[in-house]
Amino acid sequence: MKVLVVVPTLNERRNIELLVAGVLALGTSFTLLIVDDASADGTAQAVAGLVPAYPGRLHLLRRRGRSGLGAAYRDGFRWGLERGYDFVCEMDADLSHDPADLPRFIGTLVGGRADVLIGSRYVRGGTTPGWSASRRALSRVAGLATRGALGVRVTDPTSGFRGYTRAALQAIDVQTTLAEGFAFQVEVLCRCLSLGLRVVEMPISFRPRRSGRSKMTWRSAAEGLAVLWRLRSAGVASAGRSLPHHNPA
Ligand SMILES: Nc1nc2c(ncn2[C@@H]2O[C@H](COP(=O)(O)OP(=O)(O)OP(=O)(O)O)[C@@H](O)[C@H]2O)c(=O)[nH]1
Ligand SMILES: [Mg+2]
Repeated sequence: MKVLVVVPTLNERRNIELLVAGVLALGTSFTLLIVDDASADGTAQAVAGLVPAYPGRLHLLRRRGRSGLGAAYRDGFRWGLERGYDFVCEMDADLSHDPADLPRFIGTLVGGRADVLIGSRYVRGGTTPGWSASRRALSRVAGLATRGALGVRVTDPTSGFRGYTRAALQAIDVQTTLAEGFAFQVEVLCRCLSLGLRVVEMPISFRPRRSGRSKMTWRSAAEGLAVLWRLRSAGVASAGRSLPHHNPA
């Protein structure tokens, strides 16, 4: 079983070493691909320096400049599909997501109980320790707007902590998605649901970023609204629904 974890980075120098160590401590089934958009803070150089310590298990994809989370994921997913990975996961570099959750995700995908696994902050058992009331409110509003506009029954449709089977990524033809920024997560989810893929949520604890600055901008928030509008007009998700979340613990 081969699992690829794709992590996009933009100026995550102060987080990246812990993230690499955390993911690669999970065992030899796990390979990590960092997709860096020419970070100015030396993120790519730090990753390149770690590559020899993890032969064949740590890879770096360098892109020319900042061109958005969606584009970074499309490149990372293509890289993984071309190399035959059975499962592809995505997570943030800033240690908001805990690598220790990944084996739970993969266990559910391997067991054939889901095609897509979403780590949810809002399903029962999920938490956001350390978040201010305003940050929590912003995330809630984004989630509610998405669910209201598209009719998707997923508690955390903007979550960026996910696992996909190879077949799911191929079925949704991820390379043809259009969203550049954070709206990528919603666009991909809509495709999964409209194709009838089994989307299962699992509770996660989402911590505030450990270091560095957020890349969420007004521009990406505006793109998010535009993408919601486009998806709603196309009616892409209305047929979809997710299964109740499954917690094997
Ligand atoms: N390659 C690449 N990575 C990006 C880009 N924008 C964001 N990222 C990465 O995507 C992940 C999520 O971005 P964050 O800034 O953590 O977004 P967020 O979690 O909504 O915001 P915070 O809670 O403030 O951290 C991080 O690993 C970023 O480094 C981009 O344009 N290109
Ligand atoms: Mg973050």
